[in-house]
Amino acid sequence: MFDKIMIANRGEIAVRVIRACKELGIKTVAVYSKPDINSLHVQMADEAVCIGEASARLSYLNIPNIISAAKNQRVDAVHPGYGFLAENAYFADLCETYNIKFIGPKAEVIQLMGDKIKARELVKQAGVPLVPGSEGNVNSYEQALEVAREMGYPLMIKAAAGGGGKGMRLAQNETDLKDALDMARMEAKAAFGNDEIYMEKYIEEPRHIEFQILGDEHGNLIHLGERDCSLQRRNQKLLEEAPSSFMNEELRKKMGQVAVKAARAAKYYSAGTIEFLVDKHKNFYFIEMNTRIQVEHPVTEMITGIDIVKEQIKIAAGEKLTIKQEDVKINGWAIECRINAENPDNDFSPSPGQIGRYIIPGGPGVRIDSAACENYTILPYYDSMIGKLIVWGRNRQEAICRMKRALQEFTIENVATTIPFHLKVIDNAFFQKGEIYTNFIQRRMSDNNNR
Ligand code: MV4
Repeated sequence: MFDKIMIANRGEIAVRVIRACKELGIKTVAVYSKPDINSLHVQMADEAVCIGEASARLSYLNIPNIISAAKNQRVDAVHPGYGFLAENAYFADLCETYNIKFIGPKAEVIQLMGDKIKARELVKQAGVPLVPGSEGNVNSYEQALEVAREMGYPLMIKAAAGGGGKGMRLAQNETDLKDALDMARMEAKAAFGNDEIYMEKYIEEPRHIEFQILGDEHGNLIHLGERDCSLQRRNQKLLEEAPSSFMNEELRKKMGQVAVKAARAAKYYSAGTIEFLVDKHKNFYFIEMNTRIQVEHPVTEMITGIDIVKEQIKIAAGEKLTIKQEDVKINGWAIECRINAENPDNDFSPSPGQIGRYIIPGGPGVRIDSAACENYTILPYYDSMIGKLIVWGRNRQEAICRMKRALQEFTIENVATTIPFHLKVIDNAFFQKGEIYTNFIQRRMSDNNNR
């Protein structure tokens, strides 16, 4: 096992990884930007190194500074968390070059899955169902027209280097197509430095259902069931739950096997996620794979009792998975609300600043993953998540009641938060019936239409 790990991240996920390390008896090194000096992850770690100025580009994305800090502190491994360098194949490769274990999959696998066109090709060969769409890169308007005539409208144009909905465009008809194509290509070029795009048939009112994967370096691969992440706003997830109210045991088994098959095709190890869209007839289609620990991993931990971050670290140390597929049992229901410093009454605009009173909920089945505390300042340089509120109940109804109770207990003063918005979602009759899909927030959460 590792003696010392560096966490190349900040906030709640850095705290989460430090907790896992402590339980495994591993020493920890935090990295921080100048304004983060007093933050919780720095206080909790055994050692801490300043890696640069406030701007993420100069600190949490500063690869030379992070690698030299890791070498200076003589760490055995680096955990990247999510965001920042978590899916940077160059960083993962450089860690290995410097004899530091990168806690995640192989750099080549990050690279492969980061290219959504290559990922589609790979899993298709393995027999995984895809959203009907273009074969590979769409090079020209002529080719796009041809693909569109074949599969029909509406359709989606997506960036090969995108993911999570970044650089997505909808075309309703042939008139839309040229502009949508040009816009998607321009956006992709600007955002990712790669203007490759592909096309997919538009799936109406889909569910976003993803499977948690765990694999070791010895070829063992299992799944920990699904998460339902259908509640999104502008491609930002707001609330996630596990299991999915749309799922049954038969479909879970089938999709789980397909998810493992997709991961196996990539020779995947570490924790990862296979994302699917599921249509109203319960047809499911692979959309992409995430090669990192995800924000919403706690809902899976709550219903399986498995500490995914600890497993990820053990796997990186070369250990064999000790959990067998048949050992994975789903118990009860978990819901996560992302509590952001954003103003839901002002188009979710960021609301950074110093928190006043901060009183967290507690009691049975309540978990908070956060790096915030009373008088903590939400910095404007990084993302606006204050923390995650996760609840467990024996069934969905109990989880919903508990979430409402916990949201009401949660007091965060002086900054606007998404708590009032979450309370409205939880009270919504359609949400309570489990009727959540793509346009839920637009269709059901507008002011005159929320019952
Ligand atoms: C789609 C889609 C419809 N058709 N792809 C992909 C990433 C995710 N963040 C949103 N994505 C979508 N991809 C095709 N071919 C609709 C969405 C989508 C969505 C999907 C499930 C649940 C909520 C959603 C909200 C916006 C867009």
